[in-house]
Amino acid sequence: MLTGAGISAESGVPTFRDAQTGLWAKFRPEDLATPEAFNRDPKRIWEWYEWRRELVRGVEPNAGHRALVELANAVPRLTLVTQNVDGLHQRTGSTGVIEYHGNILRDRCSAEGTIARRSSLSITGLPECARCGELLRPDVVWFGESIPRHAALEAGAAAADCDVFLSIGTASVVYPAAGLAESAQRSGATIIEVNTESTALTPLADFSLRGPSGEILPQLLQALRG
Ligand code: BJW
Repeated sequence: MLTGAGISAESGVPTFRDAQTGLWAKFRPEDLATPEAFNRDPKRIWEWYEWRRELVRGVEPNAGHRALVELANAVPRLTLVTQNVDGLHQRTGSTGVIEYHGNILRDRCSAEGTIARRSSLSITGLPECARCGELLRPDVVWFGESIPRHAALEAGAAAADCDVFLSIGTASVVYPAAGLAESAQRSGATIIEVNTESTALTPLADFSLRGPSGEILPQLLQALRG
């Protein structure tokens, strides 16, 4: 199963590409979500991420997140891969969540690449690594960067070995995440999409369930339980 920004939309977390409300309705992704943008203007990038961190800390999981916790208990094996960096699946109680694009609430040292503690003494006014003094950055995956190795391996293996692939609330345009459904389909899995709109995956999907995931997922769970 792969989730995207749409599953957190009903919690009040803006999606990326929705025309009016999406995070990139106002910004260009290459201006904010790239290592080049961070190197050019770390203060600006940090302001954007601090704003989003506050937003994420202030929201609550929704019925879609909760249905997936119950779904995991209702089926023999479920692997939850999320592109979301908001940690809402984990806060709801989902376990073993594979964070494909990292987590916005963690800091990583931009020099050492390790998850880091902030130094209390900052020369630049920006968060710095307590160990080496270099700038910290959010522990997320920007365009042009690799997916964390363990996440890529585990998600790739699960996708190639599943019977059913659920794609929930993602536009399915960002790779390699979007390739997971394609891999599952090549291996003979049934592809089910849950989304308010049609997406790049829709032509491949065996079933497209149209509507908000906070409504569709509880219904799906109920149907499964008979
Ligand atoms: C609802 C709903 C409701 C609303 N209910 N539904 C192959 C082909 C083409 C390009 C590439 C390729 N391979 C790689 C690339 C380049 C690039 C890429 O994919 N670009 C495309 C845009 C063309 N990929 C990369 O750069 C990746 N890295 C990489 O490939 O590295 C290779 C490498 C190799 C060797 C050395 C080094 C590198 C990295 C991609 C990282 C993406 N990062 C971001 C930002 C994370 C940090 C942050 O949050 O700030 O991840 S971008 C952004 O997009 C974020 C998301 O996780 C990701 C996906 O977005 P998502 O979830 O699909 O959201 P939306 O907004 O697009 O869609 C929301 C959906 O929900 C919509 O469909 C709505 O309809 C729906 N919805 N409400 C249900 N209530």
